[in-house]
Amino acid sequence: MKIRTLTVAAALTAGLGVTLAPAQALTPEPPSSTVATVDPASDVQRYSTHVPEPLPQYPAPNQTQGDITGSRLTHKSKTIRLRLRFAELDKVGYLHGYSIRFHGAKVDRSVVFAAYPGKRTPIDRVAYWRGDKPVLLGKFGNPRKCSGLKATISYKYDNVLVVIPRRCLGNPRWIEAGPRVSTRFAGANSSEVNYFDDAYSSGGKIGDKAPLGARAYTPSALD
Ligand SMILES: [Ca+2]
Repeated sequence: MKIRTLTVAAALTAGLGVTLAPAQALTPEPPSSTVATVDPASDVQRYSTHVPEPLPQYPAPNQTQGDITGSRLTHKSKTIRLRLRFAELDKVGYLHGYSIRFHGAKVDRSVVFAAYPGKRTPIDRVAYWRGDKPVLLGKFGNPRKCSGLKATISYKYDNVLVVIPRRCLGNPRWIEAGPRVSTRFAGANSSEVNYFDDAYSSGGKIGDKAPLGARAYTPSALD
């Protein structure tokens, strides 16, 4: 009998553990205007653009350039700010390409820009990539006007700051960001080697959209 009691107690305890763990994991964070996250280092993926889809990709743990290590999304009354922190960000390679999806209840747009620290290649002349001047794109890639959109790259401090006026996103109550950074280097025999990293996942697939992070609410939504 004693053994049976213990067994039931053990089963209950185990059951509680199984039940509580997901519930605790799903407990939402209090709504906030700022969402700060950490992304693992050494989770950059290497991929090729020289073969048909799906693009093969491989972990590239030694690739530190463009390896996102943290992000901070801040929703202010007039602007939305996203700062990305990198393991290393230097003027090396052919191209650093930045793509940041901004998703809200009624909006799905992206900010794209490219830094050209090295040699330009034909793909860099894609119409909407105008150097390191950021461009806002609609859900289907159509350019949209957005006066006041800014991107600042600091190679000294290994970070990038994107500031977008809220009005360019329809003054959303909350916003989620999905950042992805790609870097391109010269490979052997005039080939190119590409890498990418997402801010909110370890690994990720080049053919998928970058994962979205947690919601950052505009201050008035928290009153
Ligand atoms: Ca990373």
